[in-house]
Amino acid sequence: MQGQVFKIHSDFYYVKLKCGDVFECKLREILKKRNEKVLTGDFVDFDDTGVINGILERKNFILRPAVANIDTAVVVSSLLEPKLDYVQLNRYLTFLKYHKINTMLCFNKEDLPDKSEFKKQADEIIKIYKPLGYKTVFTSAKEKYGLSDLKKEITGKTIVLCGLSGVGKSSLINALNPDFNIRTSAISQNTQRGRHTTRHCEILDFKEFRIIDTPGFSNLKFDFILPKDLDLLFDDINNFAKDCKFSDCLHLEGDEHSIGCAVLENIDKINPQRYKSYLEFLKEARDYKHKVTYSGTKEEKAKKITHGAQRAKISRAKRESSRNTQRQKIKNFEDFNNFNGEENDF
Ligand SMILES: Nc1nc2c(ncn2[C@@H]2O[C@H](COP(=O)(O)OP(=O)(O)OP(=O)(O)O)[C@@H](O)[C@H]2O)c(=O)[nH]1
Ligand SMILES: [Mg+2]
Ligand SMILES: [Zn+2]
Repeated sequence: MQGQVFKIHSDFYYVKLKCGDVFECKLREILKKRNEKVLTGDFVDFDDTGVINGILERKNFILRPAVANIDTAVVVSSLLEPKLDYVQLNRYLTFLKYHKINTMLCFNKEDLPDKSEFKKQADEIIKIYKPLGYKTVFTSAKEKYGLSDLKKEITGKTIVLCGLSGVGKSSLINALNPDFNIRTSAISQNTQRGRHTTRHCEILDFKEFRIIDTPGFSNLKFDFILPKDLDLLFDDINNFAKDCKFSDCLHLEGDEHSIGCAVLENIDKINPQRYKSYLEFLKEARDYKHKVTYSGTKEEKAKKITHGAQRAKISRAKRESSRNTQRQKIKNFEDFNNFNGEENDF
């Protein structure tokens, strides 16, 4: 039988058939040995004893949050409580761009700022993200504003809600259909951060669309990309980067290549929050490159940086498959090795 995994709780995989029947399944040992991790959203093949034998081909997948086969990622941020954090937002956007996932933006808790503050924030958001091509909606799960705008954008799709803990992902689902009655909780007054209420990814079926609720997390790091390739994930920086004098320019004040850097020459045309985010991620990518290049632990030695992708060494048997299969396998191997398998690892 074949069906789609809509929820995973420790060793149990909940699989739904097209007709709506649900099965509680376990993984065949060989899949565990091969390190083939099943994700929420995966279509799987399973037998009548409830054992999953294999994963069907994926349209796409990401590991933070751990989901597969999605049409659009909706990055949810709150305008206040917690306060909008542009670096975190750009972190999600850049990560999703790296994985080539269609992405839109949802700014929730529209009811919290006063009218003039909201207008200022909304103008700034539109000014930054509209030219980058992101569809944007403003919502209030509490007051039920903007939900029809959101519905319009997601109709016919399977979407995943991504965003920090406490921004109101689960509340938006409840606002769209109170029958789901998903657990939510107030952010901490001390830290102004969410309490990690949602612990697992889960697909929720609406009539017109499907939404995957996910746990919020904040510890996404740029430890998978070469510093010189980071600008490819920032269209607003990359626009100018092609005119830099040196092709490996990092667009960094005081750097050896900064003279003749077209990005620095046009820095007044780039939003400061975007450039600030770029600098922060660049530091992480440089630290990672440094660590992989110079440190000597066994695990790190087994990895080397090649042409824009950090590759993991694989066995000869795996290397002999076709180039495309090989590339995909390397990618999976590398991602899964970096992934500890816990979705709720915040
Ligand atoms: N004022 C206001 N509060 C909201 C809104 N949406 C959600 N909240 C509140 O924000 C808090 C966090 O909401 P959740 O839905 O639990 O947030 P979440 O993004 O699912 O958080 P995690 O599951 O921890 O990732 C709750 O107290 C909600 O009632 C909104 O539009 N306006
Ligand atoms: Mg939640
Ligand atoms: Zn430059």
